[in-house]
Amino acid sequence: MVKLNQVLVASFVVFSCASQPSGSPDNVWLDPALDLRASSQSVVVWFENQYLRSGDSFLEKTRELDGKRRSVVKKEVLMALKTLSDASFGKIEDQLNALEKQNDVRAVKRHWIINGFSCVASEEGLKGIMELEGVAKIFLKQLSSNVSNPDMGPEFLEEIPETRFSIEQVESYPWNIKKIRAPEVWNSYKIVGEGTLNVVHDFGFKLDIPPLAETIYVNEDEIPGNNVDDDNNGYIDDYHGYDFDKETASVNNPFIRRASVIHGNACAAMISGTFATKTSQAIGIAPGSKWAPVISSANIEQAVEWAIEQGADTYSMSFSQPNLGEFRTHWRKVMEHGTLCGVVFISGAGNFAAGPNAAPIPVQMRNPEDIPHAVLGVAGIGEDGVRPVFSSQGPVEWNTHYYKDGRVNKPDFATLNYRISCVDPEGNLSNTAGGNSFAGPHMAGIVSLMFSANQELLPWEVKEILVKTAQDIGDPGFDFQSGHGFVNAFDAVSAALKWRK
Ligand SMILES: [Ca+2]
Ligand SMILES: [Ca+2]
Ligand SMILES: [Ca+2]
Repeated sequence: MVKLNQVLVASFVVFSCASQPSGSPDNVWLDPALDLRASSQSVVVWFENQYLRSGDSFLEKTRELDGKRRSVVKKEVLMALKTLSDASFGKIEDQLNALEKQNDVRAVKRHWIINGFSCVASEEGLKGIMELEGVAKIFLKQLSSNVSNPDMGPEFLEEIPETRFSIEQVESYPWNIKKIRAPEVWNSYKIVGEGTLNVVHDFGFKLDIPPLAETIYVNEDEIPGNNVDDDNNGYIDDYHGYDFDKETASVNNPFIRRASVIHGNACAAMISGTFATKTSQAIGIAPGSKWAPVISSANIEQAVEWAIEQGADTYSMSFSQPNLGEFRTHWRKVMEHGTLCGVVFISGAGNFAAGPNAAPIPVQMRNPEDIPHAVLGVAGIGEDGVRPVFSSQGPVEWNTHYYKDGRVNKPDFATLNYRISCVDPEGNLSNTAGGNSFAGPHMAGIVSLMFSANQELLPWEVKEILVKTAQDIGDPGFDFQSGHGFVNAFDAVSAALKWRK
């Protein structure tokens, strides 16, 4: 058994905590992890004007938007975010260009998912940024790990094979698909996830395996392989997905490859996989949905913006980042704004309750699964209904300069995480693996079916339905091992169908 979620953690750099820098202008908040004398460091800059104006305004905003259609809310929020970005950036563009010309600032990436930008700044550059009109906060940003890209298959598929999946042809499925009650949804409602897009944020994919090639997303406005950004969205050849770290459409990356399981493929197949290669064995929860691969260690803003613009319904993150310090604030804001754009963000609870990487509560659950409201943190159980000892437990603690919730109840839910059958690089269902890396994709598959049943549900309505339909397990009521309980696709989709919209 491999615990893949643990492996993923190794790819992240842990922040060193420097002391609070002195001499900063009073009106700009500086991340204590910044080194004011560093010759070069990656930073994220926030302007004062953010769509959500204070640390606790997310829930307020969801109440304000309650009852509206998701498509309408997405359009409104997206426009508001971009308008804010245009206004703030317009005021500083010339000065920022000047800093770039002096080489004090480089690699500027403008964002709208939060109102701000990322860049690499020198000591002088940092001072210059602090002088810019409207700048309110500067965070230290993680640098991505640099992994080479051996040939793991084609960058894009010349032809998308027709799906072999049909409900009538299903001969069998692994125990987890049955226990999560996906086949009952297919058979009772004829819903298999059609019309939904699930973005899988991971580290390694191989695109040309049958159960995933059949359901891979295609960006129709982009011509693949011509080295031109045909749809003018800033990304060349982003036909299926994108690697935002290396700025390439190739998402082939074997970095997380253990026991013949490619982590990204395994996760994607649990959501959108059709039949295992040359079989009628159903392997995905929402085999009629689409999936798109993204890779990003240091550019979550771009990855989420891309997902929203491509029409993502779910965004699955099977990784855990420890010790982010104040940078947790930034991640949370990205997820909150992204949720208001209609996306359900999901992350496995992590595997840090036992073993050599065990961590104490309240840091067993890490970023992003520790984000309240805007990320569903998902733990799990095995076939026998028992929670494996590695599964991270809540609660978590939020006491950053911006978010002061104190103790936050986590995880949110439980799905399945132990001895899960995974696809191998040929698309056969072979190895079993454990870890909350797989609890998240089970949830993403369920949410995909829910949106397929009722596409105008708001993300927080999806969560409300999941809370209502989850089966209480473990200690009575909410508990820190399984959250609101074990969710299943059939009850969740049945409730989604009844939800008036
Ligand atoms: Ca493009
Ligand atoms: Ca192109
Ligand atoms: Ca319980």
